[in-house]
Amino acid sequence: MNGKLSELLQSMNIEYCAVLPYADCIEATPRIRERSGFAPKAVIIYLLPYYTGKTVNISGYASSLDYHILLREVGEKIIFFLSSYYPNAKFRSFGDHSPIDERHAALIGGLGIAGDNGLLINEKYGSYVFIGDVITDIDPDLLGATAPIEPVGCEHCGACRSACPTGILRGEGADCLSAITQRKGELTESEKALMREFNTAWGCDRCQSFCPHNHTPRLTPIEFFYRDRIDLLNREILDSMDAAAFSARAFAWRGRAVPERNVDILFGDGAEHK
Ligand code: B12
Repeated sequence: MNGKLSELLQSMNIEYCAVLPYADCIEATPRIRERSGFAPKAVIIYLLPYYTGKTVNISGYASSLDYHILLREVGEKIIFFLSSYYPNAKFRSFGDHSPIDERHAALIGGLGIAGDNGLLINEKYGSYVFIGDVITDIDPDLLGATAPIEPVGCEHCGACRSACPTGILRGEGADCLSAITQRKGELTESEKALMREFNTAWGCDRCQSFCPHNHTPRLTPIEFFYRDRIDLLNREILDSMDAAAFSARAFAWRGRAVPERNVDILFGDGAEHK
């Protein structure tokens, strides 16, 4: 990768990043590329290691402020920096809703291996990493692009599959527990029972916490993930959040009704929410 770009990323504590020709990536959603209004030639793909300490009833990924805020900031900094060298270049920054398959790009960029739980596993931070990307029409060679590597899979030890609360990783359940907690509407009694059994008000970390690659995860050096953290989600915390505070959370994307429903499932409607 271009040394100056690498320096910029290091200054943001981003250690894992790759530049790839756009043509080597899997274009999952052409519509998003078309909307961006230019023909991308390169992809800058990077990892943000997130919070890996203990939480009570919320997934580590959602216990910090919404990671999309940081992905946006990082994307803007990359774009601002590269624009000073390439003033006519075009850019778009993504995290979650990119035109390319981000996990695949991270994989062929050599940033990790493919876990049987569907997640990218990085050598240092395990699977506790978010993936972000910037697409641009700058020639990939100018950015020091590397040739894609052959994707590598995990050892298929089976730990994530046996730990999966719903069995979807064993090809049994209909949905993963994380998806259940993020689904709108009424949940079935057995879904509610699973949430109580695994004590989750949002997300699920079981397949990750049983993965041997995550046994001794490094702590993220990124300060953002230690700010305004929530380890235990309950009504009191939700009620204390005004609209701005609520929308700065990763559990806001389904609206208030979903996390409220979830804490009521865990603590009982009207019960004391400890
Ligand atoms: C929607 C979504 C969800 C939905 C899942 C819906 C679904 N499709 O099952 C819900 C809300 C349930 C969810 C849960 C989680 N998610 Co999510 N999710 C996404 C999102 C926005 C889109 C995924 C999607 O639906 N893709 C389309 C469908 C068709 O993909 P798919 O079924 O997974 O199959 C694809 C892959 O297998 C893929 N593939 C190709 N190459 C590679 C390479 C590797 C390494 C792997 C593993 C797979 C893979 O091929 C398939 C076709 O594209 C992505 C962001 C993104 N752009 O990927 C984040 C993303 C996958 N999620 C992420 C995270 C952190 C999680 C959770 C761990 C959060 C939690 N603790 O609860 C769980 C993990 C559950 C699990 N074991 O998969 C991270 C994963 C980071 C990583 N290290 O891989 C992502 C990449 C977000 C990000 N920006 O970092 N998620």
